[in-house]
Amino acid sequence: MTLPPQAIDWLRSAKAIAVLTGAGISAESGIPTFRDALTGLWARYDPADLATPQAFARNPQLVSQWYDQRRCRVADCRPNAGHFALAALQHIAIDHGREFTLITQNVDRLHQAAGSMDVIELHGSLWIWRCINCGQEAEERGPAFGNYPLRCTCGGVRRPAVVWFGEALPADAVSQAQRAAASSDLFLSIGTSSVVYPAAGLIEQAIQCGAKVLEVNLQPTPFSDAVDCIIRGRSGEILPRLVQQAFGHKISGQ
Ligand code: BJW
Ligand code: ZN
Repeated sequence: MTLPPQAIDWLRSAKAIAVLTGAGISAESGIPTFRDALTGLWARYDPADLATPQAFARNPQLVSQWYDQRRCRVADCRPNAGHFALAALQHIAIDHGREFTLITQNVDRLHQAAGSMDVIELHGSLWIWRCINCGQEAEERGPAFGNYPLRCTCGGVRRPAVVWFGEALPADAVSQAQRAAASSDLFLSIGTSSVVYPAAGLIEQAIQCGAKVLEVNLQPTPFSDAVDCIIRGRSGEILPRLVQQAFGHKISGQ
């Protein structure tokens, strides 16, 4: 498939690039998405039972164990060529004196593992667990916890520091992301179904503020009719080709 030439031109000429990623960028690393009809997490589990504060209050053991299983699964996963391409794009942008902001809805930290810097995490991280009593947070990189729920030294219950439905996103992350979307001249929407707000609102904002918007996704999204360019394909294949064709930079690391 030939890449749209305008997408290459926009990448070369953009002064401020903002990128929003979703679960699709990590799919090729072996991490399930949420809404894929067959393999998505929400095809097998009800989010109301696992991804709300009410679910955690009802059954902290079940919810903690489920998130710990996901944490351990992600520990075995490596960034793919899509993550590496975005890390390379950031370094190229910085070298050219351009603005670059990477905003992710993902909780896996594979962007950081690929070398991306200053990643804005809208929905938190699977690796950080927080005490609901004293608020203390700690990174947990070890093996499965085994006993659930986890307890803090203060006696409080600890939870994964992810953002569940009905919870506010980290305010500073949202404001940084909104500023980047509004001031971008090129906005890339990569591997997100774009149905979860306020993250999906960033795409709307970029469109309204006049950025060129490029969607890379296997499937249509609610914004497909509104964006400037769509590339249907796997981000792990499309993003390295875009970076290579725009800048001659070969993405090698896997
Ligand atoms: C590929 C690919 C490949 C596959 N290459 N592509 C406005 C309107 C309607 C509702 C709301 C609204 N504002 C707020 C709401 C409510 C709610 C919401 O949005 N609901 C809608 C779903 C109806 N939002 C919230 O509740 C948010 N909080 C909030 O608004 O609080 C208000 C408040 C303010 C002040 C005080 C208190 C409250 C919070 C949202 C939190 C979302 N959390 C989750 C779980 C995180 C933890 C965990 O990991 O378990 O975040 S839900 C889940 O969805 C996860 C994701 O980050 C998020 C987005 O999913 P994503 O990444 O788009 O994945 P998929 O699976 O949906 O899509 C994958 C895509 O990839 C697909 O398109 C594929 O085609 C594609 N793909 N392989 C390229 N190789
Ligand atoms: Zn505590």
